[in-house]
Amino acid sequence: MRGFELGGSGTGPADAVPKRRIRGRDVGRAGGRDVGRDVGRAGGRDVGRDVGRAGGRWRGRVATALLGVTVLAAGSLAAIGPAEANAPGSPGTPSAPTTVFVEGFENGQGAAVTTLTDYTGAAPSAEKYTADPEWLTACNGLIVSTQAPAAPPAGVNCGSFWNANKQMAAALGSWAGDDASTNHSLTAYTSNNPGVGRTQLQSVQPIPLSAENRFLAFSVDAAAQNCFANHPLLAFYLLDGNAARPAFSSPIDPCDNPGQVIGGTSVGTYASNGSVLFTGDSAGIRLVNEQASGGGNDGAIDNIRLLDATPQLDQGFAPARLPVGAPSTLTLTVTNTAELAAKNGWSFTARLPAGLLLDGASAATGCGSGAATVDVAQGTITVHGDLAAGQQACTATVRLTSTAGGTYQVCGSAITAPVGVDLPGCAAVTFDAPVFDARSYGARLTAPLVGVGPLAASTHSCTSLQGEDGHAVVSAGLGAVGTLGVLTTDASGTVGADGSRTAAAHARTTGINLLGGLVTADLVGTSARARQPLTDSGPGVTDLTGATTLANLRVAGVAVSADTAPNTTIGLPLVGSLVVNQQTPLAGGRGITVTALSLSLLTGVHLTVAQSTAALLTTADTCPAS
Ligand SMILES: [Ca+2]
Ligand SMILES: [Ca+2]
Repeated sequence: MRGFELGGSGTGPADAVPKRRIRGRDVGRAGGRDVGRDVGRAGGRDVGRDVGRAGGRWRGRVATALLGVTVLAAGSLAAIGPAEANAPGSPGTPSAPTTVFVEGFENGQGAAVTTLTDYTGAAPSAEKYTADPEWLTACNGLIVSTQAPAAPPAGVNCGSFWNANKQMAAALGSWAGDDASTNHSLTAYTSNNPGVGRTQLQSVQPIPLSAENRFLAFSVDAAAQNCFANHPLLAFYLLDGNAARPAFSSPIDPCDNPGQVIGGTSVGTYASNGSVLFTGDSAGIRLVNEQASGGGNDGAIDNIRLLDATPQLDQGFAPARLPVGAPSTLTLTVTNTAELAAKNGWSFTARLPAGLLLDGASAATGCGSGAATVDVAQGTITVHGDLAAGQQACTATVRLTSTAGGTYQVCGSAITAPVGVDLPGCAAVTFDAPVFDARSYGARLTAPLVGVGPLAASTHSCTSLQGEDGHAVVSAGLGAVGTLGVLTTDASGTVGADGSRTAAAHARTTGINLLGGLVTADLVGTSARARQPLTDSGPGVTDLTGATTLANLRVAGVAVSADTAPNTTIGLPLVGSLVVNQQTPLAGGRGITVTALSLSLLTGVHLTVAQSTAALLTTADTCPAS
């Protein structure tokens, strides 16, 4: 038994996107932390007194921050390394962003206290930092650990808060999984009012970046105390040359939703709720504290990270296997990275292989400010849109079909002009076309000891591809059974412009003289046709036709009508029997076999003359023997 051949002309290039590791641990678990649980404890010792204040003066700001800030799990961004894309294949499930740059304030640090402007980060960046003067004085801008001397350096105005700064460095170390006894963090205890919108930290030389059209976001490990008073409000900007581009719509408030409270110190990893779609080969960092007051605003920061938070594009077909002409839906999913910062302004174009027909009117997207536009002639869908802060994913969809059978694959290479998305993996859809079964022959003799034929056999079977076959034999001798003249046959499979499929077969045999003139005819012939239309839901009901032509057929000298009814049996006493215009259904009503003459002799000899078969099968059917 042969297998079916499927038309495969639409198969696209099999270019797999290289496997890429995901750095960092499962940030998704961050969402599992009980945010509400810690809010009360964040208030710490003065919950009763301060709730009223929070409900009044701070209500608006707290509500905004709750919407905008994501608390990440400890260690979720712990890995440091070059930017790596997220892996495709989990549409709707955010992966961790990748760290482009991190500053943990540990390079060359020991027990001594270092002023921020005297600090140099680790190679190769060897980053230097500056800040507005307000954030370099008044117990701000000091790199401190619990190893620091018992008394603060002269003139830093930390007063009785010196030990609190050490506690926060230790709490940040514990939170990050580092050594609490040696971890350094940057003080921000504000013994004076810093004023509004002053820069708490800024990189001096730009940080090299490796790729274009990436979404960049920030995170910071922050500790805060005295959250009953004013809260630190941390706002990140990406420095693009001289331009400062905000990566937030509401600043980070480390007093809200702390990841953990350690000895009264709230700690957590907080991401900016916005991002910057960046084109350029280097960028700077600016951290602004938008809290003008020094009453409260007591904190420390560590592990400032520049994140590549580019969303992942995935593509998939549903259903992925269906009949030709039936609709499948291509879903393009843009999945945010796990910090869930807003990603505004991404776009891409997906180009589908020739043979897939897009339904332009069906294109739709639920992405914010989004549009999905189809170019039917080009076979493309162009999508642009936004992911809102906190949004995990959004999709664009378009219906499509194919009138040609085959498997169509789309890969990352099918995406042109990607802006702010990582390329998807491969997806494939298979359209199963009806399988042609067209066969015919002029004559076939079977006998207990020897057979003849099939003579002038034509066949076009076991394939969904169009084609035809034709044969002729000028004469045939059947031994004692008789002689035949010219045998002519053809068999074909065709696909109409409307997608309909037709299997057809014809057989003609002339000069019939059998059994010493007992059966004679000038010509007998048959035709068989199976036609299957294509509907909006796939191949329709198969229409079958069969016919027999009889020219001057005589049996024992008696003329047989040219329009003899199907399956008319004529007895041949002491010889056997003859069936004229034999019509036999096959394949459960999806095909028909028509035989002009079917002669059975008592000796066990069987002769069939001018047989045509036409059927439309599926790939699930057994390939017929020819
Ligand atoms: Ca540190
Ligand atoms: Ca303060």
